[in-house]
Amino acid sequence: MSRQFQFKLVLLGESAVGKSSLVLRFVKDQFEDYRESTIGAAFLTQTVTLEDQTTVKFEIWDTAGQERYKSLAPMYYRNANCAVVVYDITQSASLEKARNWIRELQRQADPSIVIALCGNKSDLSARRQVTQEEAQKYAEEEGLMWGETSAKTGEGVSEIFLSIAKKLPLTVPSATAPRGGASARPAGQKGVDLNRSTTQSQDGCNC
Ligand SMILES: Nc1nc2c(ncn2[C@@H]2O[C@H](COP(=O)(O)OP(=O)(O)OP(=O)(O)O)[C@@H](O)[C@H]2O)c(=O)[nH]1
Ligand SMILES: [Mg+2]
Repeated sequence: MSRQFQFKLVLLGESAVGKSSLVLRFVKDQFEDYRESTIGAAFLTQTVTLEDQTTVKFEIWDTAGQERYKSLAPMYYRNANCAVVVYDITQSASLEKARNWIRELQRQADPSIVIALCGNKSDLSARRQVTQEEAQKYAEEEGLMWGETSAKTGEGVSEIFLSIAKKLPLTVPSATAPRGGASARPAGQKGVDLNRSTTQSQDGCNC
């Protein structure tokens, strides 16, 4: 019998690291060379199927990385089951920003949150400023998942979301799953209704 789960995922990271591009690749398998910076946040969904026919629906909040939106972030990570914190491998300052987000999540998000650190723009490795070793070592020390991606070529993108799906606790039976909070919820139940001060509607994208 197939089982369905629904999880809330938040993307965090400095502006222009490629958060929206990663989501666009994951949800629509598309890429745009010139993307508008996100205003507020965007909401999209995508479902992945695991080998045992379990399906995991991600409710994705793609936050805006510009400093002026920073205060909105807690609204999106507060009830998140998982977070993808993105940096740009060609900008070492973006890894510093990612570390700050991780510290904030460790202090303020649900303690059970699954965090993945994601080094994007792996297609630009000729301009690399962040080594794989440095990022991986930091991720190991903090107990985070880690991977490199290219939203441009698609490399590593579905893998990172699939690894998260596999790491999430798929143990709550659908019929008795609690509502809200950071627990797994069965598909079909409505989640916490976040303030809709976003530019996007459900299943939309900011393209
Ligand atoms: N070469 C390359 N460019 C990328 C990649 N991912 C994103 N970009 C480019 O980087 C720029 C910024 O991408 P966005 O996805 O808008 O970045 P963002 O993190 O959502 O930025 P904010 O919405 O401002 O927080 C765009 O011009 C993208 O085309 C990638 O993997 N490789
Ligand atoms: Mg964006």
